[in-house]
Amino acid sequence: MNKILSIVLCLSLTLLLPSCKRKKLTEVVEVPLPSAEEKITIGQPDDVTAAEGQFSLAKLPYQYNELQPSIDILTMEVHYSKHYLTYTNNLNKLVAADATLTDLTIEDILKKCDGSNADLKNNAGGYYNHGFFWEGMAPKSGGQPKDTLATVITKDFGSFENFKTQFTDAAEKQFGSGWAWLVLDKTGKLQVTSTPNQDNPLMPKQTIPGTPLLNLDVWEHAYYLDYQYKRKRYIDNFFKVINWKKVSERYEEAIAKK
Ligand code: MN3
Repeated sequence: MNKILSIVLCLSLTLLLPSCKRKKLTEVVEVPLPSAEEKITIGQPDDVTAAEGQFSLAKLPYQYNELQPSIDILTMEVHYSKHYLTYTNNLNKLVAADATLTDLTIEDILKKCDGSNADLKNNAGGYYNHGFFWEGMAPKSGGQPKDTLATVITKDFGSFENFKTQFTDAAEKQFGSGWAWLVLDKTGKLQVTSTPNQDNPLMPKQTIPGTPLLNLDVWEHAYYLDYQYKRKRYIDNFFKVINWKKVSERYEEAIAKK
């Protein structure tokens, strides 16, 4: 009899246990807070340096938080101190291993990037495109260009709004990773174009070759943390931080070289 009782007791305990477990799931569970080491820390742009080599990082002309809310602080920090730094270090390694590239400017290297050396094309493009991108933006900027550049944009696109629509379309419709550009073409006309990956209008075999005046990074790493899939919103907000003074200077330089 005792044996039977103990079997019944065991069985009922076994049956009860899962329900006890279920009950526990609804209880408040204490989750340990992340330790100090795990917290995200944001460094300073000036603390980032490339490894010894022919090319150094373009200095970021503002702090990581200064383009907010168009570009959030974490995206800016990761983009500059990780992605851009990697392109720069990789480019330096490639240049150090190829005597034909020694002492060339980045523009001259880009002119040699016909696709025969994919590594060089990706990293030389990544280095140039990002440095150019940082300088094309500034805090408390945006609006519309002034003086000569404003006149030329109106002449070549019909209006500033038309230019904005074309540039936005190019950035939005670039499939996958790439860049949107405003360039001065060989005939002296302004044109909007886009390039895949780290290609740019100074490289051979481009759809619209020309001298870059403005670019926008549409790789997901440039906006995904803050905007997720909303690339269009990122593009709209980019227009609030375009450094038109810098773009005008680039235009004057490009015209002077013609
Ligand atoms: Mn990028």
